[in-house]
Formats: sequence, structure tokens, C-alpha cells
Amino acid sequence: MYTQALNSRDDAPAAIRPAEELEHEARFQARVDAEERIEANDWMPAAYRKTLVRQISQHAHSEIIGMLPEGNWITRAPSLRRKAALLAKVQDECGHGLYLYAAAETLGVSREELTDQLLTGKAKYSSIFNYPTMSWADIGAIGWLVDGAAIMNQIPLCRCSYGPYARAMIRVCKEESFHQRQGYEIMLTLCRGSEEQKAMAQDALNRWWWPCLMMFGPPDAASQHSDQSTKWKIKRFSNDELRQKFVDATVPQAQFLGLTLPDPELRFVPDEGGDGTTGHWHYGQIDWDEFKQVIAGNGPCNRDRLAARNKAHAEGEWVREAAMAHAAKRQARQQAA
Ligand code: FAQ
Repeated sequence: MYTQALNSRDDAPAAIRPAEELEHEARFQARVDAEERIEANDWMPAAYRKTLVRQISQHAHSEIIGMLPEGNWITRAPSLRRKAALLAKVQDECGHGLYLYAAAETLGVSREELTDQLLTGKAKYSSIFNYPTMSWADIGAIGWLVDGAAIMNQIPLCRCSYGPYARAMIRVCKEESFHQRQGYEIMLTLCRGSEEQKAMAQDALNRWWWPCLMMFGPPDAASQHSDQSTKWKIKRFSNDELRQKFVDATVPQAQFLGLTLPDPELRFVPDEGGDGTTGHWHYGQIDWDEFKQVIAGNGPCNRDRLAARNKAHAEGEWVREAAMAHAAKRQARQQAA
């Protein structure tokens, strides 16, 4: 693992690191500052590589686990059109997972290793996927809010300093934007339907709103990786900045639907000295204890999600074996020719 990282020991104190390495590091930071893209074979500090493997693999795992809450509703979608759209969305998420694992592999870590970390519960994935999907309206809320939050976080990642991650994000963001619209359209249909359907949409919003705000990560003051990731231009905005952008974009969408956000403290605060056309939506306290519990493995569905993923992996064993056997035969045929 981290094969190309051996040329850098940037966790050692500066005083005992060779001058040559410090020079490499200064040149690396200058490239990052100049907005040059870092590519797989370029020199990079070991800690930069490690941070990227951590973030990209968590992101990949999130896409893979993220298929489960929605996959649960494919057979129960209310029409053929809804079923086709949901199937396409879930397949896209699988594709995103694969691009992201491929991007992580360019950093010298194997997909098997990353998969193993997920299946054994060692790796994190987004907290949001540990909540249950209880009604069809939850599928609307996931598209609208979860994909909406994912886009807010991922658009800046298209400018991440690491080339393979940034490029993967471009396609992912385009697809997420389709996902967000299909979710919002489900919500709109429900809100324009019967009283019962609107109540279902409101109930889904009540349950998904706060966990979606947690998707952006801990508050800035508690975000251990933010400073360094910002210096390396992996992160372009802080967790709180992105959370605020999401709230500001989403409140008017909820108003258009005629739904109420489950936050009695929500209020518009105009910019100081502004004319009331700019400003932010102030939101109430996020329950960070709940967030900590969920990322520690104690959310409502953590155990189910890992069990489902392990079962799918075990049942797919024969497919992996067949694919390997096929690849070996093909290679042997090519060599013989
Ligand atoms: N859940 O120091 P920070 C999607 C962890 S994709 C779980 O602030 P960082 C598509 C964090 O890893 C959704 N863990 O960390 C879709 C770290 O732990 P570690 C996923 C979280 O990296 C839609 C610790 O807390 N998106 O939804 C969470 O600077 C619909 C300290 O935090 C991405 O992964 C959390 N919410 O910032 C699919 C985007 N937040 O590693 C299906 C890329 C934080 O030290 C259906 N990732 N942690 O053990 C990022 O932008 C960043 O990694 C953040 C966290 C912003 C998530």
C-alpha cells in the first residue's frame, strides 16, 4: 500500500527531514498554490496521499452503501416510469463508487483492500445512509436533499488539486443533478396530490432534514482535517460554509413545495448593512451527539447496511471467480497468439 509514498516522510519533524525532501514539499505546495493539477505519478507528500485515500475511499463506500436505502424501494415504486428512473439512479451510484475506487487505486491502494475495510466495518461512509427509508416520499426526500447536499459538497471537488479525483467528480456531479431533480419532482407530485400524500412528504422532510445537515461533517472548529485539506486545495470550502450554502438554497425550495422545515429557529438574517436581498438562513442546533453515535456504528441502520453489503459480497463470489477465470483465459489466448 502507498507504494509511491516511500519517498516522503512528512510526518517526521522538519528538523530531521532531509533538505531534499523539504524542497520537494515546497515545490509541491507551490504547484498546488498555482492551481496546477497533481497527477498520479507526480511527487506528493505521504500525508497528502493518505488524506486522499481516506476521503476518496469514504466517498466511494458512501456511494456503494448509498444504493441500499433506495434499492429497497425499486420493487415498490408507484409506476413503471418511477421504477425506471430509480433503477437508473441506483445504477449511477454504483458507477460513482467504481470511478471513485479507480481514482483511489491511482494512489497505490488496491480495491480489495478498500472493500475489505468497508466490509469489516473499519472504514467510514456517509452518516446519512444509516437512516431507514420508511415511505415512498423518502425516495423523493433523498433525491432532493441527500443528492442536493452531495452536489453542494462535490461541485467544489471538481477543482480538487488531485487530477483523477477532480475529473471523476465532473461526471458524478452531472448525474447527481439528474438525481436531485427526480427527487424534487417526486416531492412536488406528492405536495400537489392528496392531503395524505402531502403529509407523507412533510413526514419525510421532518426525518431527513437534520441528518442531511450532518452530511457536511462536524462544525469547522471540530473538523480535524479541514485546515490541511484546504491548504492542499482538496477542500475549497469549510464544512460550515457548505452547510450554510445548502440551507440557503434549500429553504426557498421547501417554501415552493409548501412544506415546513422542522426547525423552529429557522429565520432569514439579512447581511449587515445590506438591503435585504442578500443574507443567510439562520438554523438551529444540530444534534452532534446523534452524529457521533451514527459514525461510531450505532445509527438506526448501521448493522443492517453492513450485513446487506457482506451478504451481497459473499453472493457475488462466483461472479468474481468467473470474471477472473475469463480474464486469465483471454490473456493466455492473447499470449499464445
Ligand atoms: N459521515 O475533519 P472532518 C452521496 C468524518 S456521497 C461519516 O471534517 P473531512 C451521493 C470524517 O471522515 C456522500 N463520517 O473530515 C449519494 C473524519 O473521520 P476520519 C459522501 C463523517 O474529510 C446520494 C471525521 O469525521 N460524500 O451522498 C461525516 O475534512 C444519494 C472528521 O471530519 C463524500 O464523501 C459524515 N457525514 O470532511 C449516494 C464527499 N462527516 O476519516 C446515494 C467527499 C465527517 O478522520 C444516494 N468527502 N466525517 O476517521 C468530503 O468532502 C469530506 O470527507 C467531508 C468530511 C466533508 C465528508
